[in-house]
Amino acid sequence: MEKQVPGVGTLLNKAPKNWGRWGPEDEVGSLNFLTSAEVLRGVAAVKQGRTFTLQVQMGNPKGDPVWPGRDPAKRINVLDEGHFLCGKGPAFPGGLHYADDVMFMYLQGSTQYDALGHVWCDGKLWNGYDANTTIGGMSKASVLPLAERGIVGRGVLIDMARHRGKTSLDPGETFTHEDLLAAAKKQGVTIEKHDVLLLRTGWISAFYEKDRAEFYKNFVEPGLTYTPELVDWFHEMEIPNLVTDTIANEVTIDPVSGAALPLHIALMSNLGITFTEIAHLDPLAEDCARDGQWSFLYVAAPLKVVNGSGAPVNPVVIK
Ligand code: UVW
Repeated sequence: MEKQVPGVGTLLNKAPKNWGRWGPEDEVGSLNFLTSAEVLRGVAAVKQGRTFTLQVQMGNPKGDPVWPGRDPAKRINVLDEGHFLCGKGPAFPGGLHYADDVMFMYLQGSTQYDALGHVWCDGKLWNGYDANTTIGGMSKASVLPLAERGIVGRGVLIDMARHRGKTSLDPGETFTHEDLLAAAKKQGVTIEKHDVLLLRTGWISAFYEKDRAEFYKNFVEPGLTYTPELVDWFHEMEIPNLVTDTIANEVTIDPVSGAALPLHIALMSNLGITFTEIAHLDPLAEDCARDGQWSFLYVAAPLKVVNGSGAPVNPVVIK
């Protein structure tokens, strides 16, 4: 008999919500926790002045890791020396030549911030906005307010793959906040209230190592899995931003309920926690394992896409 999958709204009917906490017009959710004091707490975590960028390459000739059904970014030259060689380039006084290109991509098709209204259930987005506000472009809780504000705070990296002695977690492999706390203890770092939480699974690197068909076969990502206690922990810790090296920041299908991506609703839509997906965390993780410094300043600002459901970003970590 086929398993009955409950609606995510039903699954989460007792889960905490931050709707209204920052007023009826709020569109940045838990980023409100990142006050000036939190920026300074992030700055205080800088010990060495070394930097890391967290975006995966965009328009990589091998393709980009994207959620099934989305196309990888495509960059197309529209002007280069070839045009000038055959007399088709624009003639500027002084002989200036230049190159132009365009890119066609899903806004969730690279390392990216999801808008808080990117997902919803039962007709309501973040803060209770009506799902009809997504029609024709997001007029509420789009990525623009996140981009206008920017994200700066103390970041902490938890390396779940390393914790489990693996290069990469297995398809569908899950972990909870209890595992995060155990890994943090082993790493010798404390996850503090209002930290930007970065979780490494090793999954995105597997995309570049595997054949594309193999990567997408029976697609189930590893990741955080729903429990009521996990949602309460994120709520109590007032986590502003969850960053992972997977395409969707959580296990694709919750193995208990069978629901797809319930943490998108529980954490992003209900609590207003911003999601940064498809992050490139391996060099940072290697470095943290080497010097034992797992906390740092995290700085990011997605592109200012008007009415966008998400936008690419290249976050910077400063240790
Ligand atoms: C979906 O929207 C399905 O996933 P993501 O948050 O990864 O874009």
